Amino acid sequence: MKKSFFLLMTLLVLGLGLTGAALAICTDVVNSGTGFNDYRESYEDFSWTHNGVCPVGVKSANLSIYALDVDSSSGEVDLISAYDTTTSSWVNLGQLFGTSLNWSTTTFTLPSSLYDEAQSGLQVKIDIDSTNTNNTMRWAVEVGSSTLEAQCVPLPGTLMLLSSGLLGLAGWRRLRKG
Ligand SMILES: [Ca+2]
Ligand SMILES: [Ca+2]
Ligand SMILES: [Ca+2]
Repeated sequence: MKKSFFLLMTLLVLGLGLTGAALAICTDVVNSGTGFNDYRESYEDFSWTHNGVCPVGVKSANLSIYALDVDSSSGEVDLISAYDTTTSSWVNLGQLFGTSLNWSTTTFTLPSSLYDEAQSGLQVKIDIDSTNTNNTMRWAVEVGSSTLEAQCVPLPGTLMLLSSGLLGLAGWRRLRKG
């Protein structure tokens, strides 16, 4: 009775620790608003803002853009940038990749200079057909969704719960043998 109660408490603590560790991945998806699910041309660039992720801090993060008709192999260059509030400047993340009339996902790794923005709210913009300087109709693209995914700094206590749980399990095994 005493041993099984000990095991129950140990598993409870371990479970809480594991839940905290699982919550260490945070995701924010934007798939509505101006420009989304809307076929747009060179002069119809737009921006959107992700909600902040990770309550304590960001360890690493990436941004995935799901888009239709990114003709990168034929010369279409759709550039994605994110706003760094620390330096008040846009950071170029790179271009989208895809083929004519197909949906594709392009994933960008965020530089650490944008971790604080990922935590507080990240503004992103697309420059459609960026090499087209005279803003005539040339290449067009449709953005379906934007996903910000981050590995978070664990909540305080998570590591303590995890290690307590593991220590408890080890203790329970010794109790069972004894
Ligand atoms: Ca443009
Ligand atoms: Ca920053
Ligand atoms: Ca296109």
